[in-house]
Amino acid sequence: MEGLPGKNNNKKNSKEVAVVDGREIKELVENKEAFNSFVEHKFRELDLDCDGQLSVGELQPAVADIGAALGLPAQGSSPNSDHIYTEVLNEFTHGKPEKVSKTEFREVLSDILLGMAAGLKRDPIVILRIDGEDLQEFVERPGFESEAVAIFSQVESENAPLSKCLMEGIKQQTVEHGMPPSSDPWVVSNIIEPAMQELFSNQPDNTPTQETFLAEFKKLLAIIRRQLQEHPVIVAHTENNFDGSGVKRLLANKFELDKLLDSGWKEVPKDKHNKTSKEYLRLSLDKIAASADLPPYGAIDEMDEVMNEAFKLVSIDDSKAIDETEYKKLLKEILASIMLQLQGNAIFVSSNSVVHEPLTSASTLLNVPSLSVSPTE
Ligand SMILES: [Ca+2]
Repeated sequence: MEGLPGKNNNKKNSKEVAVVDGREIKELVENKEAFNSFVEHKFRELDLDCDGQLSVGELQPAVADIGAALGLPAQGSSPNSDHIYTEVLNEFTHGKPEKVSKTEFREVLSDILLGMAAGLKRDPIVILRIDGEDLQEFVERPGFESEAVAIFSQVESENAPLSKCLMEGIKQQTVEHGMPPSSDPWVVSNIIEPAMQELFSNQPDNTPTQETFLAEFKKLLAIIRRQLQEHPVIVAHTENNFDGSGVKRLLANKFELDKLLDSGWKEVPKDKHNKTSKEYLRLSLDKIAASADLPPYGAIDEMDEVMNEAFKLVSIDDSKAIDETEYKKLLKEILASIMLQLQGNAIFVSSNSVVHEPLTSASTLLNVPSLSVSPTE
């Protein structure tokens, strides 16, 4: 895969300030008494006009808090995350401009929190504090110059101006190098652009030699390091390696697998001969996904390809009617195919997003202990 930070986790631990793994969230929701009083308290706080129902407007702070707890940037800052905010709101309102009762609020909140907890269990969020120290170490490392030269040789053939070469260099620095994610628009406008302006305030933007590039790249990273020292950036980092081991575990656990297949069969629509259409296997796989440590279909392109391969294997698109035995057999074949593909070629996925406010103050809805950021220094 392209653009992934290498899996060298050696530097990350020093700056980890919290690991959010969903355990506390699950404990909260499963403790009926604690969760009821939590809902009670939150509902009262949100119900501004005290009519016992939450309007779409009154729900907004809850939706914003859920977003903050998920490590999303603020609403309105990116179409991708705004889509998730809309989804969260729709969970409460079912897409209609209706008011939400306390019972509904409790149910949806419990679903969302349990979903988050399950997601976090598979895919814990590590909160990193990027304060310039790692970046400095990276620049001082013996391998730095050869890495910089390699970046330069990629762009020099195009006779690119210095600024373009430097941008290319910055783009290739990752969280592992102590650089906040350069794909984040906030990082571009608050860190990279000001640093570039400072660097170019007293020099023209010519095509550089290798020596110039090296010297200016170091200067640029030094400016960024100083910015980070003054204003550390908090980044929510997730990584996950899909290697098929979760599917293997599930396939080996006959009791759990049978239970999942039974409930899957119960849920799919059937014709009068008690048969279903092959196309529902897709839906059934989605229901099983979490138990097999797989992401939902549509969430990760590379994983979708693996699932599509498995669907092809059972010719899912021929819409043939299948009975219960065939249904279960095909679903097991799909799982086995996914497992074999991932065992042969594991898929590593990581993401980094800047947390714009400390999670402690941003997420008042979900202020369970694991979600608060407490610097370890
Ligand atoms: Ca109200």
